[in-house]
Amino acid sequence: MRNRSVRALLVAFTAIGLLLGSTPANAASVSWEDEEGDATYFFVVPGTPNEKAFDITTVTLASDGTNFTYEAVVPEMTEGHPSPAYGYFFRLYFTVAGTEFYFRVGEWQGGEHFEFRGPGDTAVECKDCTGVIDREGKRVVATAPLSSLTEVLKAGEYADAAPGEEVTAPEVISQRYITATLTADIAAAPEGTAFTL
Ligand SMILES: [Ca+2]
Repeated sequence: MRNRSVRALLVAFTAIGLLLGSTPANAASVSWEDEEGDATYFFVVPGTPNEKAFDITTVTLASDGTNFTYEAVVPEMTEGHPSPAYGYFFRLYFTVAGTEFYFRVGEWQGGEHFEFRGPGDTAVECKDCTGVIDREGKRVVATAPLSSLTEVLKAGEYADAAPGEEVTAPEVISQRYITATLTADIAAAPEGTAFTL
């Protein structure tokens, strides 16, 4: 177990939504903080200087009843991809209906890169799903319509629908690719973190 300072906030907006009358009753989010200054050039070599461009500090997952949004804050994100690197990735993992999926967001072969990936580390069709590095906002953001997740889950015979399914084990990893994929930071949610889509 990595020794890191984490803080989980489970925020149910149901009551607020009812009060405001504008938020769906099933809207919810979960957020946690990852240690600042713990990203490394070679993840397996502790004590190397912090790689600020890869340092994830806050992660938030949210559902508004229509869309699933997954955000990782990287306060020192650079304008271009960090050097040296041929590729630059953030992997935003989550488990739903007992199956792990992830958004892969970054730069690859000189261009922006986004894929939604599932079991076997293969790309999965996810209609209108998006993933971007928001350099101005210093964050990585991925979104998936719940209707698209429903199609993904039904196609894999994992679940009948995304709404109502529990998301567990979220974890964001930042990586550079040189001639191997080197993990720089791991922002894992505190054990037991979960929320309902
Ligand atoms: Ca970090």
